[in-house]
Amino acid sequence: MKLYYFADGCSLATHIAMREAGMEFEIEEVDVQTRLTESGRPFPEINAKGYVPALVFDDGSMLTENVALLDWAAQQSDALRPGNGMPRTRQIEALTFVSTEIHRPFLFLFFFLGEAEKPAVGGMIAGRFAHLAGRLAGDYLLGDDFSVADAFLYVMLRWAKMSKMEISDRFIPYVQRIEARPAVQAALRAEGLKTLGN
Ligand SMILES: N[C@@H](CCC(=O)N[C@@H](CS)C(=O)NCC(=O)O)C(=O)O
Repeated sequence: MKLYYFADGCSLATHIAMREAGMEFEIEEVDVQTRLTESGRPFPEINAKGYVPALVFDDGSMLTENVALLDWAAQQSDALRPGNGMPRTRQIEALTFVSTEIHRPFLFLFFFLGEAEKPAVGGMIAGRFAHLAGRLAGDYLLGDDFSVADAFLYVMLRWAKMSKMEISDRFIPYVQRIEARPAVQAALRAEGLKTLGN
């Protein structure tokens, strides 16, 4: 199977989750500007939605949407799989929050809003991070164990740093913990990225 990604894009969350799950897979970068894959194919021919992450399975079928991909990746590994029932629902709750309340507004902040609108939306995203910082109870977002929700939140914390957003110091040890994970380091290396180094 092959994962299509933009370096440091939201697809990094799926990339990390798949490495955490110990899967064997290929990756191919999509050029943000030209929308061509590394092998020169127009990406919309592969994913008509035009965006990453897109995972093409060996039988040619494709799975898209980070929340779905992260839930799928979590099902593939004993280490990542939440318990049935409420634990899985709590994970979907966290993934949906990161996706709709942080990831999506960030895209508007970066690409669609005028200067006058940016402070309000930036403040709203910072408020979402503050909410999560206040709820960090264990080492990770959902408790003592790493989950795919941490993969997504970590990528959003990278975006926060990139956009010089003020966020809680409570995320400093959290990011250090995530960046100490071999699967995270391997995903960063494969995408040519550095750790945040907090
Ligand atoms: N609904 C999708 C959105 C994914 C998305 O926004 N991907 C961005 C990169 S972070 C992208 O590929 N944008 C290119 C575009 O929309 O044309 C998901 O949650 O997976």
